[in-house]
Amino acid sequence: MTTPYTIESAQSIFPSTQIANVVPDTIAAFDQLNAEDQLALIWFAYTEMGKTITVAALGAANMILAQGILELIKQMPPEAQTQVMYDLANRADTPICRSYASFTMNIKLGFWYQLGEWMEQGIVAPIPPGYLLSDKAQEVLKSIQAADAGQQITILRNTVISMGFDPNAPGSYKKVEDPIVAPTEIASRTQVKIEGVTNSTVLDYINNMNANDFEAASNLFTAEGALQPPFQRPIIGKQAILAYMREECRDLKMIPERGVVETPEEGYTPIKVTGTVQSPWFGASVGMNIAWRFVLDPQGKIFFVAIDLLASPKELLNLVRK
Ligand code: 45D
Repeated sequence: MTTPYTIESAQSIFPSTQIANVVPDTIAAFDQLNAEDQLALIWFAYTEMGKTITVAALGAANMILAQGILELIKQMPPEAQTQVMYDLANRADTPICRSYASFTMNIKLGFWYQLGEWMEQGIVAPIPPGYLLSDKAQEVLKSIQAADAGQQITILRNTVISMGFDPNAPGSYKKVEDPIVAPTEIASRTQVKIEGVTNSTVLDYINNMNANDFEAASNLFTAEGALQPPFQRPIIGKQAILAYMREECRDLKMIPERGVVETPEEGYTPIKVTGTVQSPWFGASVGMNIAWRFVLDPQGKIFFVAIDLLASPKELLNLVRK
């Protein structure tokens, strides 16, 4: 049987969607900086954002796994503390950098959140108050400042995630797992409304994600279906999608606003939805402008969905096909 889409071709549905290129561009420039500049720059960006992290988000991570290393760092003399941070930014091969690489996204964020608190309190060596960023680093900081809040937290998150030693190197530590969350009870689940979209697969997808019901959400995909997160390659296959959701999607709040359902082609239906998403880390204080670009198969299963971080709020209104 022939199908009108491959995962490759599905990636380019709704090609007029404008994504936040500032994110990969800024990360690429950031990667060129030396470790000293990188740490100071994140410090300035993070403190200037003035957004407070919701400490409750730490509950989403298996923080006990990072506690030992955090305590170890706390006991070190200041120069050694600074060295650990440089090593992380330099992706050096050290036991701490190997452990860090085995953490899930939420543990990595929680680890740095704790170090940041301690740096502020003088328990861990701070960025020297008069630290002068290089010209290149100042440019990177400017582009972060110019980005919207959703783009800023995405940039910060991506810099943190790529630190530590290569997790695929020989002898690397086994990846730790976050505890599996219980989905929200059926009676307490929210039901979204999307202007222009009544498709039950799309509604079920959002409602299940909002309820942390990742079994149900991943079951909406075809066996070889794919989910493409912002700026990433597609994750292919139901099992891989479920594992990804368990690690990265806990306590997200998805608030879709509007969408468009295209005429099916050989039974395959493209659907675009736009709206905002809140992370557990920043809650309602940062809404990310998002598009979901779905392709449903003739049985209504998700063959493909891309999640895009949008270039500007104006893109929330862009539902054109070409
Ligand atoms: O180096 O439908 C210091 C998917 C200085 C799934 C520091 C999704 C030194 C499917 C400040 C101490 C997930 C794709 C560092 C939808 C230093 C789906 C610390 C989308 C590092 C909708 C820095 C979900 C710190 C989305 C503490 C788009 C930084 C979720 C902390 C996006 C940064 C979530 C934090 C994002 C960033 C969360 C907490 C972008 C959190 C970002």
